[in-house]
Amino acid sequence: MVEVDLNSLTLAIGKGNRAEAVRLTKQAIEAATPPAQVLAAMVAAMDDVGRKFQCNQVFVPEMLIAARAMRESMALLEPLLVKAGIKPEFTAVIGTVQGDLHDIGKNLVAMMWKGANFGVVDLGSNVPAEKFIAAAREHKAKVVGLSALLTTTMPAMKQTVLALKAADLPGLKVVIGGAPITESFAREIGADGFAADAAGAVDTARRLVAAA
Ligand code: B1M
Repeated sequence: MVEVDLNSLTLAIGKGNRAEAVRLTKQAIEAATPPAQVLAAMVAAMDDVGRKFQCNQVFVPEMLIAARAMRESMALLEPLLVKAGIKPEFTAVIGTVQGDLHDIGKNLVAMMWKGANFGVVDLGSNVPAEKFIAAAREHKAKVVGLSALLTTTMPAMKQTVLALKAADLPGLKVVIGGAPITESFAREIGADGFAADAAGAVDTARRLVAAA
C-alpha cells in the first residue's frame, strides 16, 4: 500500500497547486487513509493561508487559488464523508449569511449533515434572510444553519436569526457557526444552537431536533 504524505497535501493546497492537491487526495483515498485525516490536512492548509494573510505574506488572489484547490480536493473526499442514506432523518437548510462569500466551512457542515443522513438544501453564500425563510418554509425544514466568517457579517447573522424567529415557522431550530462565532454570541442573538466545527454541527442539530 502507498504511504501518503499528508503534509504535501497541506502544502499543495496552501500554494493553490490544484493538480498536485487532487493527485495527493486521490492517492490518499486509494491508500484508504481515514477521511478525517485527509480533511484535517486540508483544513490545516487554509489555517496556514489565513495566518499568512494576516501577516501580509499572501493576499486575496492567493487565498482564492488555495480555496479552489481545497474545493477540488474536497469534492473527491465528499463521497467518503457522506454515507448513503435511504430516507433523510429531516431536512436542514444551510447558507452563508448576506455579505459573506466564504463557503468552505459551510460546505463542510453541509457535507457532514448529509453524512448524518439529513436532507440538505444548500443555498450557497451571500444569502439574504428572506431566502432562508422561503427555503425553510418550502422544504419544511426542521433546522436552518447559518455560517459567517467575517466579524463584519455578524450583524447580518443576527438580523437573519431575528427574521427567522419572527417568521411563522413553528419548531424551526437555528444553528450558527463560523470562525468569529461563539456560544455567547449565539445566546445573545437568540440562536437555538452553536457549533464550533462541522462535526459538532451534526450533534447540535440532532440534539435540537430531538428536544423539539
Ligand atoms: Co477571507 N477572511 N476574506 N477569503 N478568508 C478570513 C475569514 C480571515 C480570518 C483572514 C485573516 O485575516 N486572517 C479574514 C476575516 C477577519 C475578520 O473578519 N475578523 C478574511 C477577510 C478579511 C476577507 C476579505 C474581507 C479580504 C478582502 O477582500 N480584503 C474578503 C471578504 C469577502 C466576503 O466574504 N465578502 C475575503 C475573501 C476571501 C476569499 C474569497 C479570497 C476566500 C474565500 C473562498 C471561499 O470560501 N470560497 C477567503 C478565504 C479562503 C479565507 C481563509 C484564508 C480561509 C477560510 C476557510 O475556508 N477556512 C480565512 C482565514 C482562516 O479562517 N484561517 C479568511 C477553512 C474552513 C474549513 O474553516 O470556514 O472557519 P471555517 O469553518 C469551520 C468552522 O468555523 C465551522 O466549521 C468549520 C470547520 O469544521 N463552521 C460552522 C463554519 N460554518 C459553520 C456553520 C455551523 C457550524 C459550524 O452551523 C451552521
